[in-house]
Amino acid sequence: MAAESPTVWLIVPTFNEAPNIEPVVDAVREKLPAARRILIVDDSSPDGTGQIADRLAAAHDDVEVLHRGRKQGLGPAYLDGFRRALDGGADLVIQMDADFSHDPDYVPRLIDAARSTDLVLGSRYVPGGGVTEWGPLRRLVSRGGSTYARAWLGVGVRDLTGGFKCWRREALAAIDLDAVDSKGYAFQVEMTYRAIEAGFRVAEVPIVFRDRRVGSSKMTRGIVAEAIWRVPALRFR
Ligand SMILES: Nc1nc2c(ncn2[C@@H]2O[C@H](COP(=O)(O)OP(=O)(O)OP(=O)(O)O)[C@@H](O)[C@H]2O)c(=O)[nH]1
Ligand SMILES: [Mg+2]
Repeated sequence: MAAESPTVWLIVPTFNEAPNIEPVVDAVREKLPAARRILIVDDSSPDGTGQIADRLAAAHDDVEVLHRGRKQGLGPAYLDGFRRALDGGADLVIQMDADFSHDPDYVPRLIDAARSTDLVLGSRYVPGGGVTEWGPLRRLVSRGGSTYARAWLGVGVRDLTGGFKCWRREALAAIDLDAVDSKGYAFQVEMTYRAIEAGFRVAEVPIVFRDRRVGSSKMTRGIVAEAIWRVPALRFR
């Protein structure tokens, strides 16, 4: 990685984020260094997110869009985004949701932490981190999910299910992306676990996670169920 100014690619997967995508891109552009690229990966959102993204790409030469044919889950969208970022010469690759749950203000901290580690996790479950607005059920599912995964996988990471991360190129490039087939939260767990297994250093920096500003959740029972069975499967792979 270039010592002074790494090229940072920020990947934002979208499905029906029409009210969010423009404000999110505007907010995060200001937080990124000059050597940056913002990649929106849209799965043919019926609400027109992809067209808004195209308009942003036409207006800003540091924004590009990857259109995918249909909704296939967060995991496959990120994998395509990762391939594109690695091909494009990224030194650092950041993953961020489009709904303001991941506050763009944390981006410089993630980039800074990546100077001394291979994978930085924005973490809700280290001192200084947390969640706001969530009801007791959602808190239980999230925290319980991280504890469950940590116990099965025998790793020390506190927030395994979060999706606000910064990868050094070397760590991402070492993972066989074609072998990853988790779709939802399990995808976040799987990627972090593969990085640990491959011997890369992982650090957690505290984030406060907010409820999405507008729009609707794509979380389904199926996504939770996938995480429940896939996590043990990762261990015994
Ligand atoms: N390209 C693509 N993006 C997706 C897909 N599913 C979710 N996303 C995006 O991934 C990010 C996280 O999804 P969310 O729906 O916010 O999931 P969540 O944070 O668990 O749930 P809420 O914030 O409560 O809605 C958002 O930017 C979504 O638009 C998908 O199948 N394809
Ligand atoms: Mg969200």
